[in-house]
Formats: sequence, C-alpha cells, structure tokens
Amino acid sequence: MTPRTPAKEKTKIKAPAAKPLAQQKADFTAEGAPPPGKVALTEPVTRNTQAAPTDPAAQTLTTNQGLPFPDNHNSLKAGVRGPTLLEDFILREKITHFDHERIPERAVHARGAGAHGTFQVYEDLSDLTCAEFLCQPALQTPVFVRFSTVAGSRGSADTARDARGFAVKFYTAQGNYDLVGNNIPVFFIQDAIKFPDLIHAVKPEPHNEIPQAASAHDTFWDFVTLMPESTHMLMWVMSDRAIPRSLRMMEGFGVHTFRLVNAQGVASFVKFHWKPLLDTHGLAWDEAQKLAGKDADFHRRDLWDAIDSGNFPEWELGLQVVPEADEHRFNFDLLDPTKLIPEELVPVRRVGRLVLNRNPDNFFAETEQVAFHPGHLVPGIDFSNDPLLQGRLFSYTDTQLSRLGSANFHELPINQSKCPMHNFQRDGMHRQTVNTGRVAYEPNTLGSGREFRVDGQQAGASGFSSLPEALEPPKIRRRSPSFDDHFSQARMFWISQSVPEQDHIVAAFQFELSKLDTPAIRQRMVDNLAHVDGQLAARVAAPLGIGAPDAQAATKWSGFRAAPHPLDVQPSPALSMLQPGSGSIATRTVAILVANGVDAAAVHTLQHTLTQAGAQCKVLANTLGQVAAADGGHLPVDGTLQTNPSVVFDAVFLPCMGAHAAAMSADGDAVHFVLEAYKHCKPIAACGSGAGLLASLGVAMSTEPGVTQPLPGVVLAAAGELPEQFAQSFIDAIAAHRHWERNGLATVPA
Ligand code: HDE
Repeated sequence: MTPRTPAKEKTKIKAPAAKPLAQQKADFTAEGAPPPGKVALTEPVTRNTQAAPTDPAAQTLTTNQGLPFPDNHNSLKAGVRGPTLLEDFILREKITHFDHERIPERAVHARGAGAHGTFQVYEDLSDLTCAEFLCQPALQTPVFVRFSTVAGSRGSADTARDARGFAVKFYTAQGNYDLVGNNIPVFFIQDAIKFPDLIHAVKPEPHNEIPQAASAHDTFWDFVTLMPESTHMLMWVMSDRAIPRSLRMMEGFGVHTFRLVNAQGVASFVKFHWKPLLDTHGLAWDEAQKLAGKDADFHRRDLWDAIDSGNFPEWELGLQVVPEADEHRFNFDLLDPTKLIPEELVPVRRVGRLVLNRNPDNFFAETEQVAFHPGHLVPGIDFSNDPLLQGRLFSYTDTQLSRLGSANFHELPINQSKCPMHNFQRDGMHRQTVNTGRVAYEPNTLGSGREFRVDGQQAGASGFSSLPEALEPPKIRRRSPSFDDHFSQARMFWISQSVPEQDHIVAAFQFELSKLDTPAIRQRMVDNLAHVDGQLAARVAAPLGIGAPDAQAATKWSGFRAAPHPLDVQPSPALSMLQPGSGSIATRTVAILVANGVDAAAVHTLQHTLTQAGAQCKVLANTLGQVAAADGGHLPVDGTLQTNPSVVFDAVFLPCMGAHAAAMSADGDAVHFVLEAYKHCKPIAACGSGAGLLASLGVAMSTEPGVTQPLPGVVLAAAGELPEQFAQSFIDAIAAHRHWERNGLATVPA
C-alpha cells in the first residue's frame, strides 16, 4: 500500500512565488528580450503545435493515452470474417474522436479565412490614448485577423454579395484587444434587440433552407423594407463593396463610435478605419456569381497564396477623432451605427500599419477556434453608448460558450493572451491550466502571507477602468429621436458614386428584387428608395413589373422615419471606390492565351515586364505540356483554359499565334474566355494575330462613328510595335482595375 503524504507535508509544496503582475508585464517591453520562460511578443501565436508523424522508419502510432499500437487498418473481430468486437477500444477511441471533430459553426460570419501578422504604430499617440501598442512606435504587436462573410454557412462560396467581417485580435502587452469590424462602415439596424430578426431574415428561409449565402429572397427584403433604418447599409450592400475583388483589397471599419482615453483621463470619440495599400476594388456581379461555382474558395485562396508567395497584404489603421466637446456638432448622432462621419468633415489620420505575413498552421485550431469580442479591450480604449455595440458586448462571450463548448475558450492557443494573466477563476469543462495552491478567492492573506486585495482603492492601482460618465435618466425602452433620419446618408452615398457605380447599384437592386415572389415587397423597397433619390427609385422600379415609386406610400409603415428637416447632403468623394489609386499592379493575375505558332519572344518580354511590376502571369492553352513556338522552340504551358476560367484572372494577353489564331477563334472555350473577360471589363492586350482574334470577336475597336480607337481597356500593339513598348499601356490598363465604362456589354454572349 502506498503511504499517503501527510497533510502537513502537502502544504509545504509551494509554487514558486510569482512576480507581481505589473513587473511581469513590464518584462514585455518593445526591445527587451523576454525573461527566461516567457514568450516574446513577436513569437508566433500558435503554441501546442504538433507535426504529423513523418518518420517512415518508426511506423508507430499511439492512442491518445500514448499506447503504441501496430495496426491502423483492421478492427478487432471475432474471426477474420466475423463481427467487430465492442471491446476494440482503439477503434472506438478513433471513431469517437472523429464523431466529435466538428464544432457548431458561427451563427453569423461562419465562412472565414484568417492570417497572422503584426501591427506597428507610426507615432506616439499618447495625446489621445494610453493604449501602449498605440504609443510605442518601436513595438511590433502580433495580430491574428479573420475575414468572413456574414450570411453563408461554413462551406458557402466566398464571393456571395454580403458584408465582410474584418476582425483583428491584437496580442498586446496589456492584454488582447479585438477590433471586430466589417468592410462597410455602417450597419442595418440601430439597436441590438433587432439583430436576431435581421439574421433570421437574411439566413436561408426556415421551411426549406433556401437560399444559401444570398440576400435575394423574400424574408430579407420583407424585413429590411419594414426597417427603413437599413436603407443606408442597403446602398452599400448593393454596391461593389459587397463583392470585393480580394480580401486584401477592401477597407475595414470599426463601425461604431468608440472612445480613446489618454493617461490624464481625457477622452475623445473615435471611428476606426483600415485602408488597404492595394486600394479598394470590386468584382463584376456576373463574375462573382460564376466564381461561386468555379472557385468557391476564391478569396481564401487569394489570401493564402499572397501570403505564401511573400506578397504580404497591408493596411493602414486610420482614426477619425472627435473631441468630446464636439459630440453634438454633426447633423446625425455619433451613437447611431447607421451613420458614418464623412471623411471630408473629419479627415482620417493614418496612424499605423498592419501586415499579414503568416498563414495559419491549422485552419481549425486557429481560424475556426479564434474567439473575438468587442469587449476585449485594453486601457486607453473604451466604448460609446451606441445601443448596437452595447448588445454586442453581451453576445460574443455568450456565443462562444455554445460554439467552443466551455467558459475556458480563452485557454485555446489562438485565444491566449501573450502577456501574463491571472485571476481566481477556476475549473470548468476542458480546463487546461492546473491551478495550484488553495487560494481561489480575493481578498486573501493565505496566498502570500500578506493581504491581497484588488478593489481599485489602493494608491497606484492601474489597468482598465471604465470612463466615468454622467447618464441621463430616466430608464426607458425607446429610440432616441436623434436616430430618426434614415435617408440622408443613403442619399449622400448615392450622389457620391460615379456613373458606373450607380449603374451597378441599380442593377443589384433589380437583381435582388426580381428574385422575390412577393411584388408588394418590391414595391415597398422602391417606395423607400424614393426617399433616397427619385431617379434611383424610378430606375430600379422600371423592369420590376410594379407601380411607380410612391414616396407617400412609404410613410404609412410604422417604421418610417425621415429627417425632421430634409438635409441638404453633399457628395463625399471618399465613398467612391473609383478614386485615383496607387497605380500598382502588384499581385494582379494575367492570363496569356497561347496556341501553336505563338510568338514566344513576345510572351517572354511581356511576362518579364509584368512580373517586374508585381503581376503574376499564367500561360494557358488547350492542353498541358507545351506549345510549338513560331521560332521553332517551345513554350511551356502552366494550365488549361478549361481549369483556369477567365473569372480568376484580372487581365488577358493574346500574343501573335500566326495562323493558329484563326483556329482559336473556332474554339468555344477560347472565345468564351476572351468574351467573358471583356464582359467583366478586364483589360485585354493583344498583338499580331492575337489582335486579329479580338477583332473577329468584335471586341477590339470602337464602332462609334468617327472614333478609331481601341475599346476602353483594350491595348492593341501597332504593327511592328514591340511588346516592351506597349507593355506600359497594358500596365496602366491593369492598374485601372476594371474598365466599367465599356458600353453595350449586354450584347456580349458570355
Ligand atoms: Fe457580430 N457577431 N454581432 N457584428 N460579428 C458575431 O460572434 C452580434 C455586428 C462581426 O471572425 C458572433 O463569435 C450582435 C456588427 C464579425 O470570429 C455573434 C450584433 C459588426 C464577426 C455576433 C452584431 C459585427 C461577428 C458570431 C448586433 C461590425 C466574426 C460568432 C448587436 C462592426 C468574428 C461570434 C470572427 C460575429 C453578434 C453586429 C462584426 C453571434 C448581437 C455591427 C466581424 O456573437
């Protein structure tokens, strides 16, 4: 019998005395190496990693208890042809684990892609905030970012028309800070109590679970037309912002008004922005729909490949700061999440840079298990009373309990803070930490022999404390009248768009509303739109088989609110995506269509020039292998037209292919490829017989009387012009992204 350790002796076994928390945190300085046993802030976030067994000599597997077993191919049976035995604990352990490999997907934002990176502030912002990571330009703060769609399930397509989540977890020396935003700066609703209704309305309809990842169905439009506060966000969601070209090419917004608080306790209101260094670009709607079938992983693949190839996506953090004294200076309420602050009124100050430089090691462990929460704060950042934000503060932890299964989700490696944490919370399902000692309460004296008390009264008490704020009685369940204007900013968005952007918005409304079974809902939407802009409403209504927009009819619904005095809004140029960009073509993808007889030298020159400028080229033909070049050599082929559809490229080059170009014009796949790229407004360059092919398809030269120019975004080499000479025009055309100004696209059969 093993002798029991006497109780007295047990109490002698003491954990090493912990350093005061403040001291431990101070160890995590910008430049200073962490003390032994501590994790450097720049160290990869993933811990507990384990590589799959690779040693062929060892050929050993073990159970989860470490028991080696020699056969992973056969279960234990009563005779080689007999039934399987219940006692086969190896089989049962494996199958049980498999049976529980999935966790509930997120109720919203289920489809996502994530990456690790760093954030660094450009200058000391201590005039605004005491958040250390915003005050120390030498500090590189590790981050994990998760992008997502909102409505679709985990397996849905990336390019659905939807808002995108843009959630950033900063692992700071003062604790984890989460900026859980979207790529659209406003939201559908003003109060958290409407969120379940909004999401139930947009998700697949409950009786038949149709449609997946799409807002184009009756329940969504039934709801939003009865909630005209959603009109502003609807304008954004119907714009190309909701079909980004890449997660790397979209803006991010904190949406709500937050507060920054400096060391002296002085607070300012703030809106957070992420500005992508690759500018903001969208897809064509037809392209987005086709991508959903041809490459449902288009966005997550694009993000992964960019990081994998060293083309690290970057954003600048922007702040719009409003002194507290100016809270009421605007003609909207700063607490209303359906409003933005026009950049022309309060400029966006760019204060730091986010770089995503490492793909996750394991999708499930990191991207799926990461748990964001707008209430993960650090000293120096605080909330506002935005009633939507206030509800979010409850929701996120609550949802993790059912999604991640326990109150201990902060112990998952991706969620752990990288600075020391301790408190007296204990136990619970799946607890990993082995808390030692008998003191699990505060105040106490038994922990260290001296009084341990944290009640905010001690001299020098530090950490997060909520900003003291005077509240206005009475307790009331009512919307503030300052939230009543539902249309002015929707109108501001509309009048800030360029002509093609307005065309896309009209087409998107028509598409969505055409899919409804209930004409009355269509009518209600155009009646609401009449309060945004009469022309917009009339254009949307025209092909829908309904009556003319009736602004008066919209006012009869009880949710209708209008500005007490209709506001004279001005355009905000910053709201258009078609602003002059950086001119970069970094990471743009170019398809080079070839056949036997190709001018290989021209291909090499163009490929070289484009690659030097940062683009990525792929040579496509009808078969893999190589094609015979005109000079007697061979040109290797990277992929086939059949498996590399035009929708996954940004631009197309058609080199001279001699007489073979004529054969290509009889090839349905090649013709479709070129016409589709044209229809999606992509730049196309061609020389020699490649240009002839374009001409034979009617997409080379303008047919307008008196105009002898290539069509917009079409770059044709003049006779004898070398590729290096016209490459720059092609680069300019690619940098312009898409040539939305092309006319007559409805006639293009692709
Ligand atoms: Fe969320 N939201 N949300 N949300 N949200 C979730 O939390 C919620 C809102 C946003 O990549 C859930 O962990 C409520 C606005 C992002 O893991 C859930 C309300 C904005 C993500 C939740 C909102 C967001 C979520 C589901 C109205 C833009 C994905 C899974 C009061 C500022 C984070 C989870 C990730 C996820 C609740 C409104 C952004 C259910 C109640 C506004 C980017 O807790």
